[in-house]
Amino acid sequence: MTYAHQVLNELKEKYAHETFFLQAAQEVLESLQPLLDKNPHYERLRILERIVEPERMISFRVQWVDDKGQVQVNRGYRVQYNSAIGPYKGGLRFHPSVNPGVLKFLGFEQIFKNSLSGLAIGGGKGGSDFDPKGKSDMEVMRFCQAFMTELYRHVGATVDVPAGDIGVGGREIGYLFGQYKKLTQRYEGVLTGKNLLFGGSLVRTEATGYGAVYFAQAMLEARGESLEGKTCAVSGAGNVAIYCCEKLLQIGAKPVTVSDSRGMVHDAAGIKVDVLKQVKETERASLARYAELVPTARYTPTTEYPKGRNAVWDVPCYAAFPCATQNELALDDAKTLLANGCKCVAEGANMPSTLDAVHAFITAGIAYGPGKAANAGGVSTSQLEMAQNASMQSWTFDVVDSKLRQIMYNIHKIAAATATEFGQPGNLVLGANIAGFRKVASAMEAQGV
Ligand code: NDP
Ligand code: 2IT
Repeated sequence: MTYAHQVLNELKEKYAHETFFLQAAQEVLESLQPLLDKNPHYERLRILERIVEPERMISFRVQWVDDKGQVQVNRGYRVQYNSAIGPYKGGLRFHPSVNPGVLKFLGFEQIFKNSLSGLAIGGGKGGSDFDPKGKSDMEVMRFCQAFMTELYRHVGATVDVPAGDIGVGGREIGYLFGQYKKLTQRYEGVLTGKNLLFGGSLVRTEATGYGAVYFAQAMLEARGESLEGKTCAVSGAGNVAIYCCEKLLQIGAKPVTVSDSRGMVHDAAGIKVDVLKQVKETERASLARYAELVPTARYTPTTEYPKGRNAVWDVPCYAAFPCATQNELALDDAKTLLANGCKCVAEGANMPSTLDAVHAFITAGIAYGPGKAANAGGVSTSQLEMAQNASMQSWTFDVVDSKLRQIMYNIHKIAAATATEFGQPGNLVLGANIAGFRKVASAMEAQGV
């Protein structure tokens, strides 16, 4: 049995219930085998056994009082996964599905994503099973304050720097920052994705969605193709999806779908980003509202999706941008996309495709950009925010945007070159995993046991 499979089997036994983590670990470890074959000392150093275990996992109680005066209890977490190449860096997710296994999958992916970005940031992730849906602004504020009242002792500008993820945007980051400052008396870049008024960076809001499109452009340019004039399917309707649509429109492509947890919109005339922002960022409403406002839009609730399928992927497209959540694109969806002529998949979300869907894309030889490469624009721009905070500067929109674009093209270049180096040209899963891992493993080796 190979070293990678031996470690994977141990994980499967120990963490049988952490299915998302096992899925992420399987994808990474299996693709590392060609590197491990060339570097037998990694096994002697037990690098895999070390890298799959978080350096630290913090879990805490979050107690707060809702608008009715009732006491509420949630669970809060921070997984400080790996600090070999920099301070822990990664988002916070507030969603009822959050548990240690979900955060371990996200934190594990973050290690390699952050390494691949070429920046000096380690991997971390955190969050809570708090459900922001239907909560008032004051309830969200009280929850964020209670969450930070425990988290503050574990984070800091050179220690661990959280940011947003599902359910955590500018509003939540503002409340978290306010509480951190109050508790520590420190005005520092302890969080990224901050408001521009207190240390935020231009382009951070747009960065993940824009970056996914830049990554798709990099993949397609390498094949002599382009997104211009092409129909694109986008899933999700949150931060990543909105700015993915915006960038697609700017470059002359046509996004025709968006989705949320209740349904999807197909707008053959092209998604109207200003309406989408109004519905999602201002009104915080369901996409059914978008369909009320836009006559060309057709709304399909999830209850009418074909069984076990995500109807977004039934819409014929040249390029697909999954930007909602994990495992939202399964094998049957991948087959439908391919049958309809899809030539490019760039993942704005983390692990949106199941393992067999990923396999189908790679076998078909289309331009497939896995999340840890294609969505790295968010965390990379977070690092640009940290750099601005540390140097007390603020850069213009164009400066940050051009750095972001360059980072995405660099990630593509290194992932593609590494895939070729290991005999699988075009396999960006293999290329991204090996390139991301190699740097962290070398740093761990140099820092000793
Ligand atoms: P948001 O909370 O802004 O938006 C999430 C969107 O996805 C919403 O439209 C939401 O619908 C939908 N969604 C979430 N969970 C589900 C689900 N279980 N089933 C169906 N739809 C769902 O989050 P982001 O846009 O920030 O994040 C989206 C993805 O991108 C996540 O995988 C995240 O980890 C990843 N990502 C985010 C980055 C960032 O900078 N924000 C950076 C890199 C990756 P509804 O509102 O109805 O729940
Ligand atoms: O998954 C991710 O990369 C993020 N949610 C962004 C993390 C960050 O620190 O900006």
